[in-house]
Amino acid sequence: MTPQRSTAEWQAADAAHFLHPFTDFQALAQKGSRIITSAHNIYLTDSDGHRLLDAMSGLWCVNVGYGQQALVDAATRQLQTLPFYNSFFQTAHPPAIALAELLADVCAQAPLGGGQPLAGAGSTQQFKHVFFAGSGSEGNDTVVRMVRRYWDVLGQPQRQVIISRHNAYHGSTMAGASLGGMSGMHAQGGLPIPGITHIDQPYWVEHGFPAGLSRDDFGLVAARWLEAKILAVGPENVAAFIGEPVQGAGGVIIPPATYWPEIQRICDHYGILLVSDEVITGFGRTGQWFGCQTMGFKPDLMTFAKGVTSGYIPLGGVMVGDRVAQVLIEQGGEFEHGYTYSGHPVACAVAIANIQLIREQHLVEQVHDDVGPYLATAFESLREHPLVGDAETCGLMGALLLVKDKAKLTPFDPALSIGMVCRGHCFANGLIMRAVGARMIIAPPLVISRAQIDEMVALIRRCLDLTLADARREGWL
Ligand code: PXG
Repeated sequence: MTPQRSTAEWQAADAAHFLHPFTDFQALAQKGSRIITSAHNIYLTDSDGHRLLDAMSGLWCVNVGYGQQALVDAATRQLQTLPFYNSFFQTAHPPAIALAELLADVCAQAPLGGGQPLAGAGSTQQFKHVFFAGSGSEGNDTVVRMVRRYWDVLGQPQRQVIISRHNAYHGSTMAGASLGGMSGMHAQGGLPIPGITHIDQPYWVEHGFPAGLSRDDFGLVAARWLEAKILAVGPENVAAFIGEPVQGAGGVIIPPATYWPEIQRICDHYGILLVSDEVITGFGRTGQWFGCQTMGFKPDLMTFAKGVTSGYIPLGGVMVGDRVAQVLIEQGGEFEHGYTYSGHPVACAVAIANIQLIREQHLVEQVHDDVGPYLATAFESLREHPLVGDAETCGLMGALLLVKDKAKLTPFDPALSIGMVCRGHCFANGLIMRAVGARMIIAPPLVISRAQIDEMVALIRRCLDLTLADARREGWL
């Protein structure tokens, strides 16, 4: 049982012992953490009793919202029946088998609401197999091992290079952080590991609104950076390309509609494996089961985590399409890779309950047909705000770009940290919204209602007004 303590007591113990991820330890110790003590639906409660609307779904993961008893019951039953067993030495257990089967069924049923059927490399391949891991990072480590092994088995061991993108996020293990394109991460710990290279992200704003290019034209230009990189590396050396259908941690970068189909064409042309990192975009976030359906491409492998259990318990993995699965199964021999918690029974039981809940409550369809479009309209209305230079959504992911001059989209001086100023107002006003540079981003639980979107947008508007008042007072405009 966790003891009852005051906020100050929690903060002191936190500062004394707990090294937080992606944190300046000393700075946090001086400031003190915000202590979250409970949650229900889309709301958190902190140790001072304040209520916060969680527009980030924890960390992009609590898709079904907090307090879903079906997930609690599934975990409890499984803890009582079989809390752990491994799947290494020719053993298996019902929850992992049943989840593998269910995930294959989800992929088979995936074309929803006009989405693209899931299949790879222009073929009719399906996703019938899964490799389980404990997290998204471990899933992406598995991807690196698996795509290189695939080419080894096919007698092309020189195909080692994996191409990714600057400002991508693929996790924080050595392979995950190497695949990712976060310069701050690469600056620590001798990254990236060999054989990983990056192209620019398809972020229109970063490329200075190229004169004469529509967004769709820009999408094609950005996709062809992949072709240029493949030719520079030598197509015979390239194993795979990996990307998030919509970049999450990078600031909700929604590529133009032309981007992913062109990436697909290029990968098909050179026979390169295409990997969709669905850790954020999977399980309904974009209004389809997987982001690749929304973006119109057909990967060979899909990394998943987060939404598969709605974050109630850690689970990740890789959905393996027939192209790769057949080679590894029929010709690969032993695949020398796995984790103690690959297919953890409690995590798998929770995932099954979570997916059943998403299906029963039609959450994916709801995002696609109702709350997604409703959020899009609400974000469109925020464009009128003097600070907002751009407002975009994809399903239940959204971003507002804060600018100094709306007409010219002049950025604020990064040293002013305008996003952090706005985020501070959000916290103080009961709203969890992330700042990535000058992009204010949200990804609320899929169970959010229209009325709750109204509540969230009213809070966002208030925080934008407060940020504007600060900017005017400080003479930043
Ligand atoms: N791929 C993607 C696309 C992710 O967003 C991972 C892999 C790694 O998953 P794990 O479970 O190993 O963390 C992620 C994780 C942020 C933030 O600041 C985003 C993530 C993690 C931590 C912070 O937005 N995404």
